[in-house]
Amino acid sequence: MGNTFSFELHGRSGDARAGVFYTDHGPVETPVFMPVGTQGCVKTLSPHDVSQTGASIILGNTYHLHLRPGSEVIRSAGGLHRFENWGGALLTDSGGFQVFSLKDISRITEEGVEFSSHLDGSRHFFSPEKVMEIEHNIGADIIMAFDECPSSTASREVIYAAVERTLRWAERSLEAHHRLPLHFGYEQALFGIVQGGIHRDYRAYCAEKLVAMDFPGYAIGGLAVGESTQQLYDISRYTASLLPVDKPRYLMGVGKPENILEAIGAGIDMFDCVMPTRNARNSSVFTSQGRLNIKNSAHRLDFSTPLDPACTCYTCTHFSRAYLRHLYKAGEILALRLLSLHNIHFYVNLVAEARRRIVDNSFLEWKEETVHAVAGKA
Ligand code: PRF
Ligand code: ZN
Repeated sequence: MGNTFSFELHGRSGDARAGVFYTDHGPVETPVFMPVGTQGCVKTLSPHDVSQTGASIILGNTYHLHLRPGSEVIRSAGGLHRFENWGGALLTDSGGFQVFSLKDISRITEEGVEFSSHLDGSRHFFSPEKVMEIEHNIGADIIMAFDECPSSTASREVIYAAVERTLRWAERSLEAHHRLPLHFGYEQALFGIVQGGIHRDYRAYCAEKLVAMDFPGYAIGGLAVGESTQQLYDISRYTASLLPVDKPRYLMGVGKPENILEAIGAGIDMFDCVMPTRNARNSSVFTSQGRLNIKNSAHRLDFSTPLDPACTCYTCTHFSRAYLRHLYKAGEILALRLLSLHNIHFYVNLVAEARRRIVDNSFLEWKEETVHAVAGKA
């Protein structure tokens, strides 16, 4: 244990990369999709379910776990891996994004951010040092620096100020991380987050300063927050090109299946998004032939088609569209669980297929066809 975090490249196809990083809770092949487990579980799914989808790493949220049950409770359990009984790797986001989305109820200073709990309105304070202490109590294999994420449509001045603050907070996050003792002897890799909105000069400046701090991995933050899809792709590609080739790159909070495929093509290695689970709970299903809504009456008597004929998940190998439609319309909890299981399986395996295509160098042609297929209506 300890000092194991490392990243290797196994193949390239254009700018797309296939690699692997090693953690104290197993290897993670990249590109990778990380299901979101905000409050210590992937909504509706057990760790066994999640691992059956092929997922190797789950995301948790510092903000939510700090407010409830409190990071000391998780530390007392022996860390989040033990508390939620997940044997694979974990990543925690720093709360930078959550506290800034609570704009009306947060007050930001150089020291940190004071904010109100969305649960009971109680006042809390996050600083880079405080967030590192919480992330060390939680014990994820990858932890994120505390950053400021403005809307990408904010003024240049606001975005510049956020870049400067993010850089000062990255330095403080790094210092606090190195000062704190190891979490039960496990290594935690601290990633830096590049901000800068849609401005290339700010992205270049932020990336250069963070690269000089020598983080083991880098995230691209501040995207998918109001800019156009083309800007998301262009800025992802540009920012990825500024980062070291021998470190993983994580595009935070992205996105639709077609966005992820394009971002892989732009040189991104890691993704997380609430869409597969949130959409499942809203009856929306991702398939290899496009999206469908399971409530649609077209499925009422369809006893022979699974959600996705090309899918090998438990839901698709056991149940018809007609049955799933009935469960959903009847308000049965099982519907939410079976649709979530399928959507997570779809995302994880789409990205795993992208990896195989990068390794055998057929990624670019495959991506063009697949982007069109998955973005349409099934
Ligand atoms: N910063 C952090 N978490 C995030 C983001 C960010 O910019 C985003 C932006 N899409 C999602 N999650 N810390
Ligand atoms: Zn399926």
